Amino acid sequence: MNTQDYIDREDRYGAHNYHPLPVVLERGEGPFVWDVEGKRYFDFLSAYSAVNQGHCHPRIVKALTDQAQKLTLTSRAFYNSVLGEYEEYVTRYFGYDKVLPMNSGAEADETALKLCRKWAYKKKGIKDNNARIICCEGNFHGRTITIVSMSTDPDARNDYGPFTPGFIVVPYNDIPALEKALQDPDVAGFLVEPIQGEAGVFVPDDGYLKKASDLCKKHNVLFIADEIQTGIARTGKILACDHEGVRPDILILGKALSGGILPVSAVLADDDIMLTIKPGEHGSTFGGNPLACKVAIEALKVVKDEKLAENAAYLGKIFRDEIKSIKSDMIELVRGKGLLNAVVVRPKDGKTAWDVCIAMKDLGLIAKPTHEHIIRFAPPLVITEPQLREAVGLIRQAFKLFE
Ligand code: IF1
Repeated sequence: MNTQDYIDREDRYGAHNYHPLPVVLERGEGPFVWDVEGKRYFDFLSAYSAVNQGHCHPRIVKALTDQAQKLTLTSRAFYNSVLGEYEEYVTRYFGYDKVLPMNSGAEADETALKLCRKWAYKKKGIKDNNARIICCEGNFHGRTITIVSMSTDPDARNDYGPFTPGFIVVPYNDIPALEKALQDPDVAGFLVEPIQGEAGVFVPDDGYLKKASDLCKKHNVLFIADEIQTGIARTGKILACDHEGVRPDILILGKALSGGILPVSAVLADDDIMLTIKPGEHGSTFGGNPLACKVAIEALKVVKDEKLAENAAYLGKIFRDEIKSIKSDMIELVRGKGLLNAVVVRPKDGKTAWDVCIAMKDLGLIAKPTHEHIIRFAPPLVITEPQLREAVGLIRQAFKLFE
């Protein structure tokens, strides 16, 4: 079978809920992936920041295979020997009293919304069913119906109504708008991405997160950070909130929490919030399974042992400087933090960001546009400086083709 055969088979038997770049990947190692024709690519998407530790990191794979031969799933109907070890490790790692383990990012966001509402009624004293949660225009927190009820992206929400009530949408990176919305006494939480990934790596003004967090404190509203994409060293710190010294009341993690080996997500909070959920009031079959716990512990250890946050900070600066030096009227601007970056592409002679991505693919680097005209560049954080510079060379060559 060749590339097209694989594509045709997926088209025949799979739902058409994606429009992938025409490349069929078969193997991954570190910052590289290989397609079914044996061609090597720099992976500059990292599965949307789930593969921060690099593809198939040997230490994380070993943690998976060792545990897979002992015990993979007990459900939470019983205790197991690994969950407590993980709970202690991850809560100490991020500095919270407790963790509620889930699987996908959306599940973690849903859990955070439920936790916030529970706290609203049990602790803040908001009248039953009156809790409001503020979210931002351009948000992306997952694909469930309640989460898309917050979305302002027609593609994410059209034809999925009726929607879950109780959300107030404010412009992102707009403190006065947030302050105005916080006047409502029924507001229980503010859910925000420290950098909006899907919106096109929209980095807010310096100080936005700190001001927002301080305003939430002033109004007894929970500051809820969705660090599923920005967390785990991606932006040059362990958490994107660390750039401003902000400690979220509820922290949401996913993706690279497992190094991209299997779905692991988590919600962290202190006791006064977390203990508002009592036994039997929330859960998940796979949440906190021994396999996921061992994988997540090793994935987090790798981040610190290999200084991935420091590497992301150092190489991210080089990446943005190099891209800014490319003379191309298709490059409108480059923005980002650490190794979460994006280039805003100006269409030229009918050529768009998609065409640039196809050209880069042919040169040996894969990335994908978000919102037609923005290309996200997010390689695994294990990429070395020589590799990054080689990759930038390919990006430079690709843009040159359109001159
Ligand atoms: C897709 C992008 C989209 C996320 C944040 C929660 C979730 C995500 C900040 C949900 C997931 C993924 C989902 C994937 C493409 C990608 C994505 F932002 F990364 F580019 F869609 F917007 N919070 N992001 O980024 O986590 O349930 O997927 O584990 O759905 O197409 P999930």
